[in-house]
Amino acid sequence: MGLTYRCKLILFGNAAVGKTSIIDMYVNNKFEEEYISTLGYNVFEKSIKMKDENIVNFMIFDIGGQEQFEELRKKYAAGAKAALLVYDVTNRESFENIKKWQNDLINFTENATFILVGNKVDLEDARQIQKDEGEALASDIGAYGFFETSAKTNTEIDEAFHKLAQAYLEIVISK
Ligand code: G3D
Ligand code: MG
Repeated sequence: MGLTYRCKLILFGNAAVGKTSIIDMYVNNKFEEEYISTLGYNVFEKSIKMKDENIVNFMIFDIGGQEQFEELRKKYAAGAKAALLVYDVTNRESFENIKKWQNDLINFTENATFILVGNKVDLEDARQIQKDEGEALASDIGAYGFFETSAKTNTEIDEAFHKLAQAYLEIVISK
């Protein structure tokens, strides 16, 4: 019989890369065309049953429109054990900022495990970051995995969260 492991999960990345949309797609399976700015953060819950019968119960925190404030990011990140670092494949600045977001992760959490995500791959014509660049960055920063996703067409979203659940279980079970 499997056990249930609770895990606080956060998303870091520039504003408008699609963090809220990724969560919406993953949790509710719907795509919100309208940008809704929130204060503080929202929390969503979703469980994944793994092959080995263990269950990972994700508490997914979505930071709102005030994410430019360090104090809020600190509060938001406290206690997180897993993270998605997200950039937008059509926006080079969001890609170049990933190391800054990783820095926040290092400073505000205790070794949260993380994967790198390049979102908005449905916008192929506007792409600025090629897949091999994303892969290279992922290995450079020591990400547990790398995915190119679309929160609009529901591409690789489940796979990304599943990989993170796997990463998290490896850590807790090895302890
Ligand atoms: P954030 O939470 O990181 O700030 P949001 O980003 O989830 O609010 O998304 C910002 C904008 O990008 C939104 O558009 C949203 O619909 C869009 N978006 C998010 N993910 C994708 C995707 O995978 N593909 C495409 N094409 N668009 C996406 P608006 O126009 O409302 O600002
Ligand atoms: Mg958001």
